[in-house]
Amino acid sequence: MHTFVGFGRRAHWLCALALIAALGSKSASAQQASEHDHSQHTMPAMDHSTHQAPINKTTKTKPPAKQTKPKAPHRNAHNGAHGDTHSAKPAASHAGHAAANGDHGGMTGFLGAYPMTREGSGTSWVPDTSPHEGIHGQVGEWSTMWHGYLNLIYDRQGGPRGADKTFAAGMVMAMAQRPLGDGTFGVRAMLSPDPFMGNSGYPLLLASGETADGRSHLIDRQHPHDLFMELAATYSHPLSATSSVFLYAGLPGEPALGPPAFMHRTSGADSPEAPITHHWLDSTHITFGVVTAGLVVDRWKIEASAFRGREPDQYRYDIEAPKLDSFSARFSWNPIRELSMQVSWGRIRSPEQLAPNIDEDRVTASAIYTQPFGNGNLWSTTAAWGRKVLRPGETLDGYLLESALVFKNAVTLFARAERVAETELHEDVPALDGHVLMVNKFSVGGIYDFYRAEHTKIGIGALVSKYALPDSLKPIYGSDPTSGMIFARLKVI
Ligand SMILES: [Cu+2]
Repeated sequence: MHTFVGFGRRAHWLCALALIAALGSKSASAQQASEHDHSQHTMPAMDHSTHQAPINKTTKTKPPAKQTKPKAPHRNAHNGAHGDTHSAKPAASHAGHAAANGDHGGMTGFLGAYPMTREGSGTSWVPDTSPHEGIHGQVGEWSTMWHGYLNLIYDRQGGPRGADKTFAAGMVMAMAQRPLGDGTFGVRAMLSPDPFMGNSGYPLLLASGETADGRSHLIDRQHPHDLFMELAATYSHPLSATSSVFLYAGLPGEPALGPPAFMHRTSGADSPEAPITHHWLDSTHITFGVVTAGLVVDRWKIEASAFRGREPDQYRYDIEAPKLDSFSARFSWNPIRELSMQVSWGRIRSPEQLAPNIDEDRVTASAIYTQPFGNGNLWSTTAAWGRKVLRPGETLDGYLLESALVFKNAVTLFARAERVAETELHEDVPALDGHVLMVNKFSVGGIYDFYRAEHTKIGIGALVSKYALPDSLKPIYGSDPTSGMIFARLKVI
């Protein structure tokens, strides 16, 4: 495996440290921009339509003007409502405040006139109560925002199939939007340091999918993400105060398929490991070539994508050739501020480089519930089901339940339970080849942030994983393997 590793251990730690240093200094210099944001409520270029969106609960604090429907769709709505909003909730925490009032960084949704906090990865939705994260700025007509995290991880996976490794993983995401015509034009970039960990990724029992070298499957390892995880542009055009049509194009980007990618869900973002259901639910989050068109009506969204079915190859630093040979459609609904649900379907052409004659139909359904409580704390849970129908081949289900408790002041707790119908894990064991076996994993962990500033937190964490395996797999995985990670995290929020 080590022959695939392009960077030695020393080199990747140096890269990681350089990234931390870069993040830290940017964070400090961006602090001013951010403070500026919080007070620039009279800036005419800013779009405060979110403050009048129908989900806005401030109407109950404003009995005379019963604005259950905004009068103007876009950019005309900047008026006294904003000030009232602030005085009505003087003690609100940053997260709670943002969740209740939309967003005071000058950004409304990229895809419609709703709070920015509703937008997850790609064109996916999360609950409106999701945390308001990122460092905001304003450059001319452009509203900008960036955030990111970096984990330095020591990973030890137990049993005969286990291994250990020290590596860095994370992402940096930057986005900007500006008015264009009647609508909103946006650009986004998301980068990952994962390629520095080497082509074979990191040990993760029961994970499968993609390849390290173009010859062998990655089994019991999580593939590294590509350096460029998203380079995308969006345009949305309002149809009314609460409805819009939008276009999204990415190279790479994320098609309208599955729940938001795990690192963009509040319930999953704090765990340093990828879910083993990744290839049942959200593995298409890095797709080289995506075009999506959609319609937003109030709290509903319907969208369809054409995209390249093939997973990224083992060369993690490049931009691969786009192709639109696969299709998906997704229906999303945020019935209340705390809840976001979706169902989606995709027909994926030849996703796996090593099984080019197999296509895949994928069906997913998921719900995310995010409840703020106390002074800026959050509890978020995601339940998801994904079905892979291999054509030709088996029909394989995966289930995920994950939850995180994020206490504002220092502690994050997270847990994830998964159940997956697997054929790949044991394809090298002749007696088991072709069998569909149900495997289960449960992880629980926490992070203690010993340093916390307005936009930065630095902490240490640990997690432990246990498994429930069928008897037939115990000879190869051991009767009761236990795995764990310890890690340090820098998060820019
Ligand atoms: Cu991924």
